[in-house]
Amino acid sequence: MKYIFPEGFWWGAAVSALQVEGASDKRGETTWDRWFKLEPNRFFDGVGPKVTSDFYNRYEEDIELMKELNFNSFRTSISWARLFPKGFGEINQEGVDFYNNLIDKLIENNIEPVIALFHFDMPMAMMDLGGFESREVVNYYEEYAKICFELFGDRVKHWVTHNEPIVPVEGGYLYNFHYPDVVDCKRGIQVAYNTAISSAKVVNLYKEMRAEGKVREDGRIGIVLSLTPSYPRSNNSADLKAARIADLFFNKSFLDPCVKGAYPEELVSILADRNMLPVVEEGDKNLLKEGVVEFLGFNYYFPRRVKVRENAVNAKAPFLPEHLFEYYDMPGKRMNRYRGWEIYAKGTFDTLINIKDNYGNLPIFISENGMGVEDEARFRNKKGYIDDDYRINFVKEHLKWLHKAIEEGCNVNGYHMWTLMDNWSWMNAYKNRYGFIEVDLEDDLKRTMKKSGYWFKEVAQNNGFND
Ligand code: BGP
Repeated sequence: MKYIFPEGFWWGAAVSALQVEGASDKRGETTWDRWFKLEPNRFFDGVGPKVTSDFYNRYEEDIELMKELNFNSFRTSISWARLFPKGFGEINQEGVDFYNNLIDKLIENNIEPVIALFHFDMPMAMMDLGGFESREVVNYYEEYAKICFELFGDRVKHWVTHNEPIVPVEGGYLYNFHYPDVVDCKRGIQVAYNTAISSAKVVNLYKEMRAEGKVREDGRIGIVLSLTPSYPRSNNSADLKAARIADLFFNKSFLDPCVKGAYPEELVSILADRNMLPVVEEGDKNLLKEGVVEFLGFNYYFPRRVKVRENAVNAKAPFLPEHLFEYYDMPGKRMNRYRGWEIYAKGTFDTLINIKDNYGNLPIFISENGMGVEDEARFRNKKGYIDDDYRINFVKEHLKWLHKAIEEGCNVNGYHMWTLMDNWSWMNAYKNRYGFIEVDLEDDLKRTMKKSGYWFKEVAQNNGFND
């Protein structure tokens, strides 16, 4: 069968500043640098974000590779700490030059830049003020965004306020995989709330600047969310409720304020019952209402399988959302045995239909999807490149469901793979490889296209594939 995608469909990949740029001596300290300094052993192989893929120095070579892959779009983020080493104040001109050159080079090669303002890399000076737990930092973030729009808004058409804002909340305040590495749901809720407020502020600012002709007239602003469809074990009302609660905490907590401009009442009442509502300021409601995004990036890796809670929770344990439900280890679920995440491609379709039916069918694209593989060098073939048929099958399967969603009327306009090239991934460092391009840590970060890259290049050229 032929799977051909709409004209102008985005084919590309996403990366993030901290994960690829390196050149850490040419930017301010981030939470990741500090955390690595404090606890290097918690990072896979004891590797920190100092060099990563050295994109800062090799972006021209990497854009050549993107061209070879027939990309027509590419997402990266701006490192706040590279523009403002302390989060505000004096600007680092070298950083400005880097992003100017990068953006120009992408456009010169007909690759549409999609630019995120924040992808997990909080400047340490801002974290010292409380990170997004503090409204002061929200204001500094808005100032930083304004400068980005002024500097690059004449060329960049697609802006993203945050990448996966739920993840720093989960990582930093619930499950110990981001700094500040605490378990405190109430604080996490404040961070989540302030992050949504920061997004709304920046969306409003962008809309104002556009109305004043200060950025491109055809520019758009959106957000990238990691959405994990929540499937109940059964249709029993208790299981259905459990799945709904997981959905409220992990999806609707950002989807609703950012796309609908208001929080779901059920989530508010669950939090109110536990005395966990965040501190709000006057005018916030209106801010959220007006600050809705114009497009959505949807990162998809795996679904959530949920059932009613059957095992009692230790009464002394600090509250976590899953005290209200339980994860369900569904027999027979398909696993990515190289990374430990479930593979369930239909999750893309179900989520896209949900967005169409319940969120006004706003423009949406797959902003990350991919298959992490541990120790991938073992799949290198005699010709010297990684033979990753598993990844080709993975992408193909997801693209088929995407195609079906488009047939059903979903407003899907692109597919970005996670990721362009193997990169440093937070605590996992270089453990899981995701790229179309291998980065050889043993050989001066040499780039080599994987088999999936050769495959994708055809798909992008033909705007689809036959299968
Ligand atoms: C997403 C993040 C990416 C990337 C990816 C893979 O949540 O947006 O930044 O890290 O996950 O994650 P990992 O390397 O942990 O498998």
